[in-house]
Amino acid sequence: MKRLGKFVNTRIGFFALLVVLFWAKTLFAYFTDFKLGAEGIVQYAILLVNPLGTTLLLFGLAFYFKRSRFFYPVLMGIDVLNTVLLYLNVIYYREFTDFMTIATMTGYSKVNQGLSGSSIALTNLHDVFYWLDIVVILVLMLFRKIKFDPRAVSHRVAFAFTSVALVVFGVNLAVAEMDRPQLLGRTFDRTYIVKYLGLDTFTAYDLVKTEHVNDMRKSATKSELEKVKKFTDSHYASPNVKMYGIAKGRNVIVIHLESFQQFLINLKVNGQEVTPFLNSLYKSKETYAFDNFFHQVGQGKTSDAENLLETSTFGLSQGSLFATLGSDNTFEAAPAILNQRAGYTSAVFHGNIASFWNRNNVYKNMGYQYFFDASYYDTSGDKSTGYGLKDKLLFKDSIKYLENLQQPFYVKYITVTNHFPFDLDSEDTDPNFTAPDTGSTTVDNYFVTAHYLDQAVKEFFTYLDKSGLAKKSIIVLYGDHYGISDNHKAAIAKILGKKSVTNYDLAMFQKVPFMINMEGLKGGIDHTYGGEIDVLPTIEDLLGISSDKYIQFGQDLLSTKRNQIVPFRDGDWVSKTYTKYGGDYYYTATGKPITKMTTSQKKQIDKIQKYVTTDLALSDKVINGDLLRFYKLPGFTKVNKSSYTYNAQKSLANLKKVQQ
Ligand code: GP9
Ligand code: MN
Repeated sequence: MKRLGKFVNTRIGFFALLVVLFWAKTLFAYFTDFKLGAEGIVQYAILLVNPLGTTLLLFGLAFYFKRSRFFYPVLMGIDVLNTVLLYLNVIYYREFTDFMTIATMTGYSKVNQGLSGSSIALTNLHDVFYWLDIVVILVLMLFRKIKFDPRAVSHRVAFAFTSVALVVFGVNLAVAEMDRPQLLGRTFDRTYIVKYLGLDTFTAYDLVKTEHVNDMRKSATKSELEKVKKFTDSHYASPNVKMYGIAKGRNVIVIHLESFQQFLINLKVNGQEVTPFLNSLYKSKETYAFDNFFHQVGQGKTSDAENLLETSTFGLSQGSLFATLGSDNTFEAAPAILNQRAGYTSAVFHGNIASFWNRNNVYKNMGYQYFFDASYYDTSGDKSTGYGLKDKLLFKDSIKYLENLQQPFYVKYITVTNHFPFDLDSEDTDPNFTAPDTGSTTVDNYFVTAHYLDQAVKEFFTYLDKSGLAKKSIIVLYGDHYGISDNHKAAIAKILGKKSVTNYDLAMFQKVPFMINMEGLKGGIDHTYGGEIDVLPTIEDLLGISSDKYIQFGQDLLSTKRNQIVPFRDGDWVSKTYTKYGGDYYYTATGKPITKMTTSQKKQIDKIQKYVTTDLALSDKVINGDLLRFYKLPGFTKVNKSSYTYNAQKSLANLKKVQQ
């Protein structure tokens, strides 16, 4: 004890004491107040270690101050500030189940989501632990129980501390990237960054990002918007008069088929259909099915697909638009458009936590009135897999909410079970279905979870029929992106029944289903080339909501005026005539490579390329510059995200009240 006392009276000892105490407080927050969802030994180990690197680094800065009257106040100051940051996040988390961004802290965020008057109500008795150590140390210092050590450490030692801190941080980062590749590049979820890298790193990371975003916004001007508008106006494809408004007033039910690719449709393995129900929908006369429809996502995967569908703008070339800009950008998105133009109620059903892909913020910004995330369902034990509630349960357990929604409604179901690594409990597998043998377990399992998803959708359709909702609705189904990435070339070749795959095969492998089903529809299989960017204008036209004034980059899939060019996020593309993928050019119809380009071919290809490049670049301008904030759309009121709160305890009661 005495030796410990003596140690604390040295600068290094005092520093060590504060570091350990702050570390302990952070872990206390991790395990009591935050829900970081660590799983497995690696993640727990990262969790334990991640506060250490930044704490050593920040607290160690005090060593560069030689005089004790600077060293001690600086060290204590850093400790207090860090504790303030930690504690504010604890309070904030209790209300929003999320971490504070720089935008929320500085109030830059259009709606100040900062701490409201209710913050007192958000305190907890155990909060004493966040402050107790600081009070005790200050008292001990006051009574000279902790003495100031006049001996400064040399700059060499100070530098050694900084170096050790950086090494600890580096190792932490490396292990985190190994466990969760592209953690920072894709920023799936703020919770993930805190879980893997700690709160300080998250805040610093967010600071850099916010600066970057603010710079882009500041330099954006209204005149850029005019350029964009000119482009979207000139590419507006007027609706097919036979189809315009045929679904007017109907409920819109969108089913997001996770990782579901078009090649699964009508595919048989071991003589069995993988997705018999979706196949029957695909072939049904009452379905408009598209067999040349492509996903167009980038690193934001599901969130990019959602953005494409809700807004008819592209995701970002890097990272996820939802995660980086979605909290503050101005959207003119489907839920708000349908609500303002045709009185639709809007809701999302999804069995994962709300903060994933920053949905909790983005949805409010898009005007979603309800978001039924994991907190609305029982997701305990084997009811969920990696990304949340199993699909069959999602469809079943959300009925009580759906039935209380005011009609007409616009709802979206985001499924999760058919997601990498395609795990499924044996109780959910169909004993009559045998997976193929592609040489890759991941790929084999993909068929099993896709089969499960098919059954889940079938069950939901049975409900829609029985409840009578099918008669009053239009049902839109789409695959969000590939499940089997380009890395699985051997398995893809096996699936396609080929020896090896070309870039053309890989391009066509990016097809996903897009189907519109409605009772009484005279549908069929449509071969137009299109993608996710085209969905919103298609739905708008079917509902009889004119979209010629909107800034949207897609074209109604049922229009006869389409240019049939499908840009991919990386600048490659597919068109009706030619395809460019991985730098190679092909004839789209045959897949034959274009070895020698004629002058006229080159001209056509250059023209397509120019369109694709401009399309992507102008969409990026809209998003990065937040240009829609300048756009005064007649009859459209900008969404105010503070009008929405999603609360599992109150929502059902609220719904019932409105219904009455
Ligand atoms: C999680 C889910 C998955 O909530 O939507 O997103 P993904 O990994 O496919 O982008
Ligand atoms: Mn997805």
